[in-house]
Amino acid sequence: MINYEPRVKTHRNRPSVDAETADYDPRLYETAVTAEPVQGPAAIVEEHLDFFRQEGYLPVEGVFDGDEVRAASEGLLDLILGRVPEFQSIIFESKAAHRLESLSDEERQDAVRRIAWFVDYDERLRAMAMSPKLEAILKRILGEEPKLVQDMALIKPPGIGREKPWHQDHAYFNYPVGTRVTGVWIALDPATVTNGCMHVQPRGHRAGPVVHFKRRDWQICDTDIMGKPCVAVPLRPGGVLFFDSLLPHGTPANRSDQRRKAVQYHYAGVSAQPCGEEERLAVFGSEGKDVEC
Ligand SMILES: O=C(O)CCC(=O)C(=O)O
Repeated sequence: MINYEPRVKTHRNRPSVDAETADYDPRLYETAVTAEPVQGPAAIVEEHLDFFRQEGYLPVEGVFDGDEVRAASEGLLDLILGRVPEFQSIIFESKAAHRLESLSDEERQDAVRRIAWFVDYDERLRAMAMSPKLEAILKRILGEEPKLVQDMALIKPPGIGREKPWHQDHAYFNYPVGTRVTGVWIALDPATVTNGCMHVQPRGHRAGPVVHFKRRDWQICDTDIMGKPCVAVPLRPGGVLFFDSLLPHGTPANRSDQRRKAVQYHYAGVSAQPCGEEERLAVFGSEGKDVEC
């Protein structure tokens, strides 16, 4: 079973709008290399786990079926449309800020940037996070029973979905750097190079932690990323990207007219012990106080 302790909620308690962000150099995401996913969880063999250890990531298609993807998407929609009034952890895109009061339901789902800490509020999203299919893969990656340490979703709406600049997820987590933490990014729509699929720096996790700075976000400096190897990871709905929390990754803006919903969960081994924020800031940089992934 995946372990999970309902969190003490220290996160935002009302919807907000994210700050404006600057544009970026598209060369940060230029690549001719596209990942080759494993075709289904049953096809994962030891060689794929070696690939994960060496390269820092492993895309797997078909982990969730159409019904599971639909259920999770409906869960997100219910939260976004305010059908669970106690749930407030929603951040809207700045480009939609001026019209928030007048949005139809259809428009509202295309105005959200990020929602987080939702598994306590929606059983379909909790079921996805606790999926035995994920558990089986995570146990092989982590070497022990997993525990859920974070849940969030970047929605990246058509036309206005902003970039998520290159970063290491571990820079956001108060766990000592030696702790294994695995990211699980699940496509709920087709994720493509044009609507902002994941981009990863293969083997980048092996160089260890990188100091982050507050620029367009809490991120790795563009100059540390430009010219480094980059792999695009398109996925079909229900496909999953497993990645090491030290792997530099990012997603370009969604300038297409296609939705790109995804949810992202993070897991550590049950034995992992958190550390204080000061330890994280000492490693990843002092500008990272109170940042959220
Ligand atoms: O979903 C995305 O666009 C990127 C998610 C991500 O990299 C993160 O929040 O750590």
